[in-house]
Amino acid sequence: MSKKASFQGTPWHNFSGPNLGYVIEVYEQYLIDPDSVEPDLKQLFDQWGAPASNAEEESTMGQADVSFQLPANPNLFSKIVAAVKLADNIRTYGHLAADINPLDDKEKENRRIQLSEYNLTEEDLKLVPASFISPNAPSDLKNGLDAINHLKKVYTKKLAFEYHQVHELEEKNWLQQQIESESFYPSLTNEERINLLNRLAEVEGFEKFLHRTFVGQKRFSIEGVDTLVPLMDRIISLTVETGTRTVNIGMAHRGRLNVLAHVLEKPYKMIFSEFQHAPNKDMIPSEGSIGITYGWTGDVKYHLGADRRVNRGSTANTRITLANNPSHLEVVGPVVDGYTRAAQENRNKPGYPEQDFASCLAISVHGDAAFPGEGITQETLNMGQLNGYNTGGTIHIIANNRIGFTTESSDSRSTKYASDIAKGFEIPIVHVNADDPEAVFAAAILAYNYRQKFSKDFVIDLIGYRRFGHNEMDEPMVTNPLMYNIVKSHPTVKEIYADRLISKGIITKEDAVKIDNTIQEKLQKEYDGVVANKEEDQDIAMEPPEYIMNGLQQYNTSVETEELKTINNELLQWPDNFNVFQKLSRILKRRENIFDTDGKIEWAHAESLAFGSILKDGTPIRFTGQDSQRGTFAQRNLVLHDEKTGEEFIPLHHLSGVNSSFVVYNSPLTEAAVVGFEYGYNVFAPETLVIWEAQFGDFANMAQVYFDQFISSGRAKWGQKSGLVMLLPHGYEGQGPEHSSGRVERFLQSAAENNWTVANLSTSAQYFHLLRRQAATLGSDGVKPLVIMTPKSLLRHPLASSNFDELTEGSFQQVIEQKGLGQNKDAVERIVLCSGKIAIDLEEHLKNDSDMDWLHILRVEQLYPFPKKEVENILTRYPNLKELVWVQEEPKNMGGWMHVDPYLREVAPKGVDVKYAGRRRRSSPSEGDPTIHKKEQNRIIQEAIRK
Ligand SMILES: Cc1ncc(C[n+]2csc(CCOP(=O)(O)OP(=O)(O)O)c2C)c(N)n1
Repeated sequence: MSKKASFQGTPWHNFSGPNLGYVIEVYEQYLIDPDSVEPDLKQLFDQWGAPASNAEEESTMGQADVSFQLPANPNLFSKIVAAVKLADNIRTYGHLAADINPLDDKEKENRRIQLSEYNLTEEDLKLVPASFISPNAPSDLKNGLDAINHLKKVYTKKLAFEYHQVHELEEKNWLQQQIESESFYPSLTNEERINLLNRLAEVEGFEKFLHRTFVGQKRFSIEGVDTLVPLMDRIISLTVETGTRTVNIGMAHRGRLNVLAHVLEKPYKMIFSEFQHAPNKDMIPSEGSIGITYGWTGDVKYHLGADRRVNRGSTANTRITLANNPSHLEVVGPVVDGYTRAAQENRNKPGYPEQDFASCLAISVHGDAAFPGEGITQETLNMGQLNGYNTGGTIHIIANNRIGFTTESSDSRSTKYASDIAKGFEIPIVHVNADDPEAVFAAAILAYNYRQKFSKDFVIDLIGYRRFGHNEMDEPMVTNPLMYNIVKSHPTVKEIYADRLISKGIITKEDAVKIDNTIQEKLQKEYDGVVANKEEDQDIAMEPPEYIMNGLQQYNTSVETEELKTINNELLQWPDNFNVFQKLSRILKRRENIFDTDGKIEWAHAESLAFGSILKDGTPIRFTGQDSQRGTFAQRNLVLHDEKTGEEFIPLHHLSGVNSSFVVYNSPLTEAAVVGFEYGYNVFAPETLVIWEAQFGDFANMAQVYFDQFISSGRAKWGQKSGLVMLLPHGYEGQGPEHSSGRVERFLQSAAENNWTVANLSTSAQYFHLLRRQAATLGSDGVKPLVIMTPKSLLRHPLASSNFDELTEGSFQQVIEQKGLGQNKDAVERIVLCSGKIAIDLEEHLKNDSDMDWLHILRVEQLYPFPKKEVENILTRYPNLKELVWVQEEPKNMGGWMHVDPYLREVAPKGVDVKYAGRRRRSSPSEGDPTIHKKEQNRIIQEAIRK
């Protein structure tokens, strides 16, 4: 029954790998009892005989032996099936048996790759063609045994691979081909090896020097994962050689000083002076090639970043940035991706920015406990392939010292590897033994090649250990004695590599000692140049610069009538054959004659006009948020969809006279990583108006760490400027505790030193002018983030909609006086102050009252910086004033009250009481029942505007 195993023109053409193995198994069964197999297969076997391998097509290498004939001996089929299974399992599980852990190999699991498990002998394998096992194997492999041994070798050494999670066949085949052909292993010259040893000696020597010189001071030593530095060196030089001009790095504390000193070339002197708390700002290299910005309150040395233009060898003229970051592990990841996206985009043209993946690379260094533990990594990885966030692949390095503080892996993650979370995103992973610097180089090359070819993320799990405690004051023997008994007697990687070079005759023992001595002498010389600090020299006041404390200058944000009309008209144009959904088209076209008919400009309309005019002024815009293209409340519709073809049309891309890009992206359902990303984008593209919108304001607290650690405090800590805009829908409309409050109190609580603007607006014109003011401040020293509590029900409310001339005249008003009130100066006894939607509620209730002379209402549109002078000026007009009443919808412990109370007491004239009208102190922001909400809202209004 056995026939020649040629696949040409046969159905076997469609079978490969495990499928082919399965068919062969069934064929064996068929040989024993033809009727016992599935009828379909039986028919095929009857017609075509034994299944054959299309090995040539299966492989991308084309080395398969297609002339091979399946043996007549049916037992051999089972051997072939077993051999194929074994080969597949070596690829899939070889990493379990690999030599990737420098401290011990007890964890190795060999079972799945042993011949005996498959009932195979070496003799059996010799009968199988090598190409059946590994089509990518070197051509000198004679048979299946050679091929299996080859696979074992490549999959189980100091590099191990996990790539079966990659679904794209082309990528998977490419990875398999690279791995099995070992084409990415560098062949180093002796000189390169000596350079590598020197580098390791610098890395170790620096830590040793710090250890000796600054006894007991925290430095979060790199030792144990020393090869992180040459790994980064290699990735950077590879990418720079192919044209990349910007490299952005995010990393936590571990090894950071070493990376600063060696990868960023931060002068040793500067680092030493930080240990001595000595002033070091004048130590910036004279060529000015290192950019370290300082805030006025500062930060600890292992959170500071640097921005360096390097000029050595192949990395000439490259900008390398290590992002400033807080202690909060992993949160810098999306910030660095935001930097990178910003660096890759050209925003000087209308439409979408042009993006060049090759121009900038992001490297994210992670901790082995933090990578799987902190959810922000998952959020960030999920953005990797999204249109609005893709950066052409971040190279992730897990600086894996197999411990987190005192917690060993078994207590900190549920998976085998620290990298496992990346598998869910189909990211290939290489585990590499950090004690083998040449294997580490190979990992760098594979990662670089993969990113270069597929523009996707890659993970290098650099497995080492931690030589000391979590920091240099911790004694690890107390909590982790078994691990540290091994560490104590384990040689350093520099020692291991030096021995290797000595044994190969590349250097002598004396050479190795000389390398160390030279490095120590250099460090000592640098240290001797650092002058110890005198306590009295320290500026303890830590004042922000004057240009920050002076606040924003006045900006004229009005737009000429004709220009605004043109923008309006152009925003309502789309191609004749473009079919906008009828109902939407009607709604939009209502905007057409609004200027001539004295119509009102609703919120989203004012926003579009602001965007159009900002673009015309030459400022690019990037806007993201959940469902922001349409707008959560169906108000925005900046992206039009053809109802027949699904095509998109963005009128803001087609404005005349615009040379700035515009994007609005629907973000993934993520707050933290998106806010981090937009913050990063904005820091790296300071000329761009970057806006993030929350679906509802309170969801912003999912990103709280970015507000606290970066946006509100980054300038004071690191001198890092930001003009990020955050739109947070807010307002009490009876929708329950979770959709009412944008938690404005959170932003007000951390408001100080002019760190950001917090606004709660009541009209669309105010929104228009505030956006324009923000755009005008970009790039200036006074620039700062802007938090706006944006409306929901007010989006289409006539009282919140503005007239045309309110856009073409005037500017943003920090305080607005209620129209129609406050005219009779002597009669006013109460001034109500409020902010946002409640101002409109109050106005609505004023309608039916004729005698309101005793009352005036001020809308505090800008809550921070509090417009004290403006309010004070208004108050002086009313000689018979008895009380100031702050009215708010939020409970007393939330909203603006706690923030404005002290200001109101300061501005209240003598004898004038300061009172509160609003919900009482509550733990939950609002009532859940809409009826109770109405009653409560009404009570507050009545209390405010009735005598
Ligand atoms: C969000 C957050 N939680 C807790 C900490 C405190 N902390 C600092 S380092 C550390 C252990 C980190 O372990 P790992 O990620 O493995 O990095 P390693 O220090 O071992 O390099 C912990 C828990 C922190 N910095 N950030």
